[in-house]
Amino acid sequence: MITKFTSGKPFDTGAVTAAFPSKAIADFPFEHALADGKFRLSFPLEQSDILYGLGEAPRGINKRGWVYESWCSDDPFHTETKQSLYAAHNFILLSGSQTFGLFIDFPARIRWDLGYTVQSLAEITVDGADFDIYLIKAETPREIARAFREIIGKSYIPPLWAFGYQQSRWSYHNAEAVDNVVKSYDEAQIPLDCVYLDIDYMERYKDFTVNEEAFPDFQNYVQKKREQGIHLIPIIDAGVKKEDGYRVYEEGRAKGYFCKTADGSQFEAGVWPGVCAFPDFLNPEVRQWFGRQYKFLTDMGIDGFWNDMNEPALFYSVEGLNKALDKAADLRGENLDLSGFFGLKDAFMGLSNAHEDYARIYHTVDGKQMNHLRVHNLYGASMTKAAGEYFESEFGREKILMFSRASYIGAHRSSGIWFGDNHSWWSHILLDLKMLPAANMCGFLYCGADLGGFNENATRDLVLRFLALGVFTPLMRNHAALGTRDQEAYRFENPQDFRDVIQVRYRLIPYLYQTFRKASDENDLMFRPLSFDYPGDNIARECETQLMLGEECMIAPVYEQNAAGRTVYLPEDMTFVKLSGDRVETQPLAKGLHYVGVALNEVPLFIKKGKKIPLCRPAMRTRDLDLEQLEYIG
Ligand code: MIG
Repeated sequence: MITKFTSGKPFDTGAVTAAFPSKAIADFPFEHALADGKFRLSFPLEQSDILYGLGEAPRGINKRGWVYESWCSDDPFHTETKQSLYAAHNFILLSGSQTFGLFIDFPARIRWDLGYTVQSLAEITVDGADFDIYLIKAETPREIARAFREIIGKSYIPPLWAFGYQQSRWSYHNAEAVDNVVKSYDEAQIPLDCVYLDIDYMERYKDFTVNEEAFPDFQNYVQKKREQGIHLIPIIDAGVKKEDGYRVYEEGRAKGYFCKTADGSQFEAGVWPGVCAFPDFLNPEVRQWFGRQYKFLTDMGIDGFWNDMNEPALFYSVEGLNKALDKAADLRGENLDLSGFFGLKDAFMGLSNAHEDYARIYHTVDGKQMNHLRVHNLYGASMTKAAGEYFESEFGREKILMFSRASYIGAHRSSGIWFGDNHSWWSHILLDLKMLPAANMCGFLYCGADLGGFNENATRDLVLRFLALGVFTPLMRNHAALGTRDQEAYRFENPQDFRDVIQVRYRLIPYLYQTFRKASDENDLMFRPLSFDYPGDNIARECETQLMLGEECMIAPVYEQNAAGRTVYLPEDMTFVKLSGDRVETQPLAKGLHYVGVALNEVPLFIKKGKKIPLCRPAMRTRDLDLEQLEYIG
């Protein structure tokens, strides 16, 4: 049962597609108060209660014991101390003394104090008086998640080839670099379907341009790669370079399509290309216009994109930068004490994604000015909607691969997400795992983290273990930051170990694709916490390092360095399967705790007793998979 409560005049975020009658917020059945333009609600937490949800967010599967904030943030340090990542997924689910789900449909800041200030109390603060809250009741957490998914509409489904293995790096600077990647994978006999083009494929970081010197005759090049079975996936950034003579900028300016400041002038801030203007994606006409720009690339045969920097990320505003520079100039020659020096440092360090800059942005909504702070969390989602609406009208569904960095619930209907700039840290294998069921609850099925880790240097064993988890994530992409150690699968000694792991992915594609589709069709979770399936089992309830996959499987990646295996908990009898290249080793294990050995070239999987899953033969590309010739294991 779902009840909707409305306060004030909520902004239409488009998150919920089902129509509901509203009740007054005064009737909201939990402790609540509306004061000083903020709404607070709270509920007690019993010792054994678990709180799930919040989609892409830091920390555990169980979100208890921390404070989170819904505020799409470009922050490349995903440590435990953070409160927000790139997304705002305002859905939580309580399981224990009570069982209910809550979705707060509100596009600005929400603070989720989930037993942080007071361990036995969840206190949620909505930073505004205009919002909808949906209270969802059902027997089980899974039914609640399904009921929620039903009201937000079906999840995006990418083309089948998007389930192939994908290689990215910031950046493969030119055609030669891309060719090298493809050739090296082919020579090492490691399967591959996509190569990513990061910002350097553009001409001076201008959206919808191609650097002709780096990629001469791009259309022909895209075609050639396609003949080799490789899809090129270019990045699109939210900011549009301010430059006279640059068509996209000139068109946007002439039509007044960019965000404004209070006095109606164009809002500008520095990102990759230098000073940029920001399309006002909240305006449907602007979305149509921006969506059509992708045609420049689809006309050349491109059929996949990743949308970046759409929180939006702002390196600096001209005003902010000038203030900091003035401050520095004033201090020249001064004897700087503690506050003097750190004040100066902060003036520069605080330039990026500054609150004052966001506060200066105005959107035009139904002809009226709307301050950005009130709708911040919709910006990236609206950019992605712009592209998604265009793709669907032009090519139909399931034709174009797209995923976004920033997102809000609702964007799951047109796009996937990736989990942004993680690190080549062992702990980030688990962070990836923990976000999967939470993202699924919020509708995002096509998702995954940068495998091998984005920031800092990876090691061979880390990449292999990361990939062994990535074998199961719908988006299986290895990506790394500028200046970091090369981490393509062929860069390390014994590349056949990487082949063994990545081939397993291709063997599993029939199963993964079918499980994904089913989750999308049935508004269900592809990945679930163990506690969803074994609610009476205390060890399962606490498990943060394993997940249920589909109806048949459990996954439990190795996530520690120098470990030759791991301890795994089986909530029922299962078959332990080690997959490596062509090899399948099975071993029945009884319910309980086990230590299982897993070599670096092996992918561990657990199949429930009585269940079987299909494997196909591996191939170098998804298009070469024989989806008819299946072998069943279990
Ligand atoms: O601030 O385009 O998350 O995947 O490689 C860095 C360069 C900008 C951030 C993305 C990352 C991408 C990088 N971008």
